[in-house]
Amino acid sequence: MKIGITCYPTYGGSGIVATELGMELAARGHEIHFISYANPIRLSTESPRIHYHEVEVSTYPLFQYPPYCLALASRMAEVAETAHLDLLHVHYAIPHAVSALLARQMLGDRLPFVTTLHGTDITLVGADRSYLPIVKFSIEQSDGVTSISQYLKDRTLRVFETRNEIRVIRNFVNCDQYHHNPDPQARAAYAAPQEKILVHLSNFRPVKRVADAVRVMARVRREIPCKLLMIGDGPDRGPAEHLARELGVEDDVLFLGKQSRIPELLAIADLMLLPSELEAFGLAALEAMACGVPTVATRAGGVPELITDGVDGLLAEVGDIEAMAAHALSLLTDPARYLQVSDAARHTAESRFCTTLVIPQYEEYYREVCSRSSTRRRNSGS
Ligand code: GMT
Repeated sequence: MKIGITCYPTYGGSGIVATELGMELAARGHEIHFISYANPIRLSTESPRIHYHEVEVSTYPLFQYPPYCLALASRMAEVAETAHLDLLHVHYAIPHAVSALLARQMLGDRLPFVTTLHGTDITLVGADRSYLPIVKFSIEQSDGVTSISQYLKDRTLRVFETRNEIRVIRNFVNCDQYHHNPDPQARAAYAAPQEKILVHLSNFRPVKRVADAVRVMARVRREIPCKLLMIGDGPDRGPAEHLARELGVEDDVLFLGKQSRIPELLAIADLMLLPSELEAFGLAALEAMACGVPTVATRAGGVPELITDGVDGLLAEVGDIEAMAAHALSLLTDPARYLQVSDAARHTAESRFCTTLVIPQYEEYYREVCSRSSTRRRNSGS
């Protein structure tokens, strides 16, 4: 198939899922056209089946807010025509689903589009009164809608009071790329042999509660020597750095910023911390689990669909620093239990969320959507 993909190209789960999906589809023989304002960060354009089309947003003194949504719609329609796209797949409803809707109309309904809901497009932004009506409309007008967890599907149906059919296709991980590989040399760059390595990976937005990761580490460090690798960047990085100084752990909390070698960094960690307020799925935890790194996370949103408490990770209530620290210590001080949970985490990633299992679900869904859309067009005589 020839598939157009639009996503946010910067750091963040939705863009990563979209990019990895495009690369996996290309590896399976599909022709993929990314349409966005910048090259997606994890995109490797080595495959001749991957194309990238930049969206240029012209500014004009009259435009206080340059209309990206319109420039994107024009580019989508243009690429769909020249590349003969079968389908457009947009990730994150705002504003991508609206642009896709316009592009479809521009092409006389010849371009079906699928919208994938990722989380904050529904839980935060989509439920904002100023966006809700247009997000609801664009979701209802989509030819197909997928959500990355059952939790997000239920929440979408509730928030938007819609009867949309939503297919749950969960986040996935490439289990060949993400695997247990604790390179001692790479490890030595961050920690002494006797120190445990905790890791947190996110966009450092308030919903991630990064300060809780620092607090949990400080609590754990009272009992055992450890380092915390903070991977990513965002508005809460400064406050987290300040907190690390306040708690006297600034030498052991290493803020690495945005990194491209995520599999290598996760592979040297002993434990992932995901203390989010809300998480529609928790891709960072899945990536860690594939590396055999257990996660201590909050029982929030779709996380329990990924982590089975006490089996392949441990869960606590949002904000419960003591419980998260106790969970972390219970694993890090008990090698036998650690090994059991680490093995189970890898097993969960491999047996339920591996690309080889999830990508075919998208392919199947694309076929269904395209066939439904062409039947509809035939019946309406267009
Ligand atoms: O939270 C992020 O990292 C960004 C956000 C996004 O939309 O880019 O992530 C959401 O999508 C990820 C991929 O589908 C999910 O794994 C995350 O759980 C989800 N984040 C939230 O719901 C807060």
